[in-house]
Amino acid sequence: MLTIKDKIELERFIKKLRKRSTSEPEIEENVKKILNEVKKKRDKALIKYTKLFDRHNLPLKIEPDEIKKKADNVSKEVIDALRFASERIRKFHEHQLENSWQYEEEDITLGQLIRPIERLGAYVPGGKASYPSTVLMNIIPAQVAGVREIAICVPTPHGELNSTVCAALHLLGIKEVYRIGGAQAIGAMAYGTETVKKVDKIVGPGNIYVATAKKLVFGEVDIDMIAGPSEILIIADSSAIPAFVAADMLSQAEHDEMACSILVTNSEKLSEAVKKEISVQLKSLPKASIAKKSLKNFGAIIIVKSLNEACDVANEIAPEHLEIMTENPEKLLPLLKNAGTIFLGQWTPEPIGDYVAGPNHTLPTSGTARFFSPLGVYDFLKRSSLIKVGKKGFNKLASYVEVLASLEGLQAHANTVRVRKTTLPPFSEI
Ligand code: HSO
Ligand code: ZN
Repeated sequence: MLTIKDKIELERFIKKLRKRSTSEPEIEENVKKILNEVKKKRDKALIKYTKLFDRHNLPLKIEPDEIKKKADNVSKEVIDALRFASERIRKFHEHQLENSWQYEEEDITLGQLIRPIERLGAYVPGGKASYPSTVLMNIIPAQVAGVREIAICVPTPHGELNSTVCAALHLLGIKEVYRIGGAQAIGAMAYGTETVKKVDKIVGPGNIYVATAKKLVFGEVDIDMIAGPSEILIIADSSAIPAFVAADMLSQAEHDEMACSILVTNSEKLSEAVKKEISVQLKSLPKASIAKKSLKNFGAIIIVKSLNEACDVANEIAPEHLEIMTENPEKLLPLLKNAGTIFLGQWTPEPIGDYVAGPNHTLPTSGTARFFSPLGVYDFLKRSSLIKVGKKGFNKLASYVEVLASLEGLQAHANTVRVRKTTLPPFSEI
């Protein structure tokens, strides 16, 4: 793990971090080929690629009782935990609901209508990141927004369905599920086929093929965001408990060899103690080899002079997860600008947010917290502006329309108010 003490080293490290999310042209070419085939040959292409990659030729649609049967295999303890999590996630997201609004000014009514998108496609990965918690995080906000149709695509290697994913889908009352994975699943949802009806938006994480496909179909449909490898940045002072800091860094490191765990501290003593703790805790981790590689590749301890400087570093990196383990964590809040989720204090380890706190765990990565927000109800809502002008209101606005339309050389625009003006009775009679 790197120890960084000066600006030049820090800049070099940030550059290395940002490079993690660039995609390879060769993958893009392959994905384009698959997408084009799905667009042209539809179900036929889906069947071909499912046979090739997942090695089965079962029907594309999974019937609800198959989902239920698989869900029934899951222990009560797990079902209870999923139910507990889903209730908390739903409650948090209900706070994000927006209302339509209107206001009136002298015969002019203006407003904004809020409507959910009609049909959503959610991708659920089949491989190493097939998490039921992510199923909850992607679907619950859409349900809260009022999305009426939700279709799921999940790869089933050798036809095998993941039971805990089925338990989460069953708990949420999801009925439309397809055993389709990879870029072909994204193509199916984006363009539509005989079996899969086209969706308006696609959400959900996936491997590099899925992520590239989502990027390529953007515009045809909306997408959530392109999630990169997980990240944590912890700001801690000498009051932090080294074992807590180490455990939280390792919780990200075990996700992925490309995941990134950073400690920013003004205490050299803490830095040394955390390093020691990491090597102790690593010994008992089943995923030690992934975590070790991740820390070697993208682990760092950044030594700063003050907590103010620590906040500057955090803002620059704009991490997905930002933990504050200082004596007075709230005090730093006004200085923090860029982070997916901020976890305050030593009793708020990041995995509490991954599973049960309530806020969404689908968060902006790779510095995109500078301009993106966590996945939320707002991602499933659209706005339409509303304008109603009466005769009196028309009279107030019309001459300005004429001036601006003439200025832009758009005579037909000007005429829309002229024809109305000629039929308008004198103002006093309105
Ligand atoms: N930390 C991951 C989410 C996750 N962790 C799911 C465990 N399961 C990205 O925020
Ligand atoms: Zn996690």
